[in-house]
Amino acid sequence: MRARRPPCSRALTGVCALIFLATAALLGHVLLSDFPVEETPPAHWPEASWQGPQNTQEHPGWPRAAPSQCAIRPDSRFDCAPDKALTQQECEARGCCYVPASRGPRASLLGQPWCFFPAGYPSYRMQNLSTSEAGYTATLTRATPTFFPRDILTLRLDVLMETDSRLHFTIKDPANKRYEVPLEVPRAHGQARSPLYSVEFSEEPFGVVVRRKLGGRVLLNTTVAPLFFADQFLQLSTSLPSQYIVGLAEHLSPLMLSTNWTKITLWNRDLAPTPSANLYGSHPFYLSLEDSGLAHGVFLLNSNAMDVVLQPSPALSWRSTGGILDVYVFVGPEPKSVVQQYLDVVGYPFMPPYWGLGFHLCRWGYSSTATVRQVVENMTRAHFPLDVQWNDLDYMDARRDFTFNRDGFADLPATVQELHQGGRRYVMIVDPAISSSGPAGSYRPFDEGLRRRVFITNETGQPLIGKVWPGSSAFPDFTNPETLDWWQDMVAEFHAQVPFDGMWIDMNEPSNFVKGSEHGCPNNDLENPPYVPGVVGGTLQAATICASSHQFLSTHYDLHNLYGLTEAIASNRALVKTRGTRPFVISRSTFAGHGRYAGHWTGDVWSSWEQLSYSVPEVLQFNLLGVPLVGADICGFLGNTSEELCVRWTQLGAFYPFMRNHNDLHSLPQEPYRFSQAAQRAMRKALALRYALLPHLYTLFHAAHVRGATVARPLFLEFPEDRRTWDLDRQLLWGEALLITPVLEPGKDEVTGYFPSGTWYDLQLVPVEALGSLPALPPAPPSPAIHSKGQWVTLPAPLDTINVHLRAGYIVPLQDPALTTTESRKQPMALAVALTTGGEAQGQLFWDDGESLDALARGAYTQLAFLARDNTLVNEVVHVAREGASLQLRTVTLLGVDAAPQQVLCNGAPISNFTYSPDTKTLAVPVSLAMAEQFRISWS
Ligand code: MIG
Repeated sequence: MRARRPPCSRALTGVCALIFLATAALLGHVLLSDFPVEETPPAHWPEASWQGPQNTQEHPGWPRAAPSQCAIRPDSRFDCAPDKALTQQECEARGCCYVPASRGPRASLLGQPWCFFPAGYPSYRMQNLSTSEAGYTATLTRATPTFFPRDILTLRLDVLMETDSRLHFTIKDPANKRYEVPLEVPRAHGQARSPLYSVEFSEEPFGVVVRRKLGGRVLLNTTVAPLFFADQFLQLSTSLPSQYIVGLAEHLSPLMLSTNWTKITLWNRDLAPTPSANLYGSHPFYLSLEDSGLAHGVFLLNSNAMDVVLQPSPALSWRSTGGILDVYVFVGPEPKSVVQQYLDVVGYPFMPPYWGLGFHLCRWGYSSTATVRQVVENMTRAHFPLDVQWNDLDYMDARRDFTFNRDGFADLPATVQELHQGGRRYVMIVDPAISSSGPAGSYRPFDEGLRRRVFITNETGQPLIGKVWPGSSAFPDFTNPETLDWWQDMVAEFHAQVPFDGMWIDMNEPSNFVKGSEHGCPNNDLENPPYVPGVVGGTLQAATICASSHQFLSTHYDLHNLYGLTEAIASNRALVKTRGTRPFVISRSTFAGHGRYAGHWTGDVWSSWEQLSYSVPEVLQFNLLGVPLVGADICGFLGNTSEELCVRWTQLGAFYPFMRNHNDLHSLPQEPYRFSQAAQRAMRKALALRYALLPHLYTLFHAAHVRGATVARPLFLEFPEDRRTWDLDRQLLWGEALLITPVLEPGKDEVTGYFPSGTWYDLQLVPVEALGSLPALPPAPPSPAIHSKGQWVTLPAPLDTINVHLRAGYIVPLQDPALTTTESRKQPMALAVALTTGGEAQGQLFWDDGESLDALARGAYTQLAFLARDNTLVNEVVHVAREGASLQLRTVTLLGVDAAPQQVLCNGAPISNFTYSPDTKTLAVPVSLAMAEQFRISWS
């Protein structure tokens, strides 16, 4: 073991001793060395422009910063005034450095702190470091209190090297149990054997440094700023190895976050997507790309209101208002592995029912079952697929959950049965808030809820009453096991009347039309914490319930961000118990781990081109967060769409893993059949393509479910070594094989996209059947393969076309589309085989009955691998069951066949009616094979 001795960073003057622990051998040497903190030269601010503190009033605990301690490059300054703006005097009274940004050379950078920590600012000191079974444990002590009330001066550090690629450490109060997120970690803890990382500790100021062994890169370095652990303010800062960072929360922004003094606030909130605002979901996990194309991730398992501050050095600070510090570091090394390692902790995505991948149609304002029936009929008449018809609030009686309105919706049960007879499904909205205003005995969900004490209570122990759609309402506490049973009973009782298929859970941030409650909130430390994160509205009560209200597991202050997740868990469970088949839950509010139980739609997006393009990073981000079943409201929710926008949105939406057109009550209708024939043709073509690709999409969901893979992917996930892919968020991949390049701007008939190095075939070369009884689509114009060296390519993109390219080396299963998945699942299949220049390709198909819960456990599935090599295509039957045995293979399209073959053989027998196009180098082979029986097709 070799100790590294780079010079002490000047940003960290003072005690610089490091206990360097050799982690390859847990019982290895403990060496004292200089602390290798920074890989770049120390950050210096030109002496001349330094504005030192003057006339500081000495605080007994906070020694005045010396000028040399304030010589910190602006980008590397950590904010000493996170809670409020300070005057110079107040800042210096905290022992911090005061330098107004206007005096610096980059003053235009907003967000740069004027009041910042000097080097050597008091923090915790580490003592009694010892090795434990799977890592280390130590005591952290702070001698000087901070400027936040109730510091916890003695802390316990536990470091667990759980796997070779996962480090876990917690910092807690050893004396008093504090709130911890009740996450059930689904996969057992292991123990690292030969970790890809090493851990080092700085004694004073205390800090953890995690280094990638390969190359020695520092991935996490918490010594860059002081550690705070006060009752209501916890701050942990770290350097970042690059400015490429994704994740943290639902937000309206590019996929890659800006490190230019960005604050991301995690406090779930009902708010139409707006830049720089806390929105519906919180996911305190980030993935960061390193120069080499390697990646790592960090997860702070903490559900309290928090800010995450990104600054250009680059660095990140977690600032939470409660809980403990519970940190996971995932070291990849590839970005894909980082996602998987994160999902090992929070859970792999649930397997959706097959029908959930079909087309969903909704609108707020379908005011009767007659309207609903008409909509379905119009869709069928116009030959648009429709798998799932939805209803918004309209179906309810007085907007109360688990009721239906006996005027327009008296025959809702029969309507749902008719949908089922047509091979379709039905999903309706359910809001968490339960109407509390009727006379006792008039509304069972409330009466039962009261009796079973399922509601969140206020300081007097009574249910907290807010206002939502039904008026005065109580809020179920989904952290209470009794609530889960009550919810299940309500779901089952309603299902006995209306045999719905899935639940759309809205308003679950939870949203409240009054601040806190109808009676306000008490005045206490939880309602008015010493640090209020950057929430819209300036208070934790804004648009939700009182922070100090009581839930079974803790206060709402601690549990707020989990409200949507816990409702999703309750709804998933209720559906399983009620229907006995795979649950389908789509939720607006989310938290880390959501994807294990439910999907997500991105809320109240505007019908605008800007929001169309932002939907790509949203969908990509949720895939990285383990919520692959995600989509935005196609054609936009708020405001009126235009025909062109709606066509482009439907084309992109055909590649959202969750595809739903939904519209606001006040906007013009936007069902596909509302538009011109040309627009309808374009939309139909996109829908036919999606339905044709459903077997592939389903196979991707299976991989997500069993392996923690993503479905829709940013390009960097597949091509991390190509830096040009890192900030691409106007294109997406489906799995490894399909690259989608949508048009996201008006008035365009071309689109420019980035094609990573390799060969890419236009999917239009693969014939897709028309929908319904319409005539087949005209064959696509010959479009030669793109042989890219990693370059931007401009492609024709007329209004009826979305560009989808198949990556050489991959085989994708397709199936003839139909108006429902019930029908499409019976259609013949095809294989699109995209050969590399070396003539190879491979692919997969996963198939089962599409809805049973235990298909995997019972072995009731078929799994096939396809392999092309040496002018031969074969299938490998990995697993076969009755489900899948009847699938017929009708067409094989081989892309990249250099010359017309003399003969084509199928299982040894010659096939005479193959066709070959020299222009496109495409060979089409008609066959008649059982997909799940071994076959061999060769051409020569
Ligand atoms: O306060 O149920 O995001 O999709 O149509 C609005 C009515 C409540 C918000 C959802 C939206 C839904 C709407 N809801």
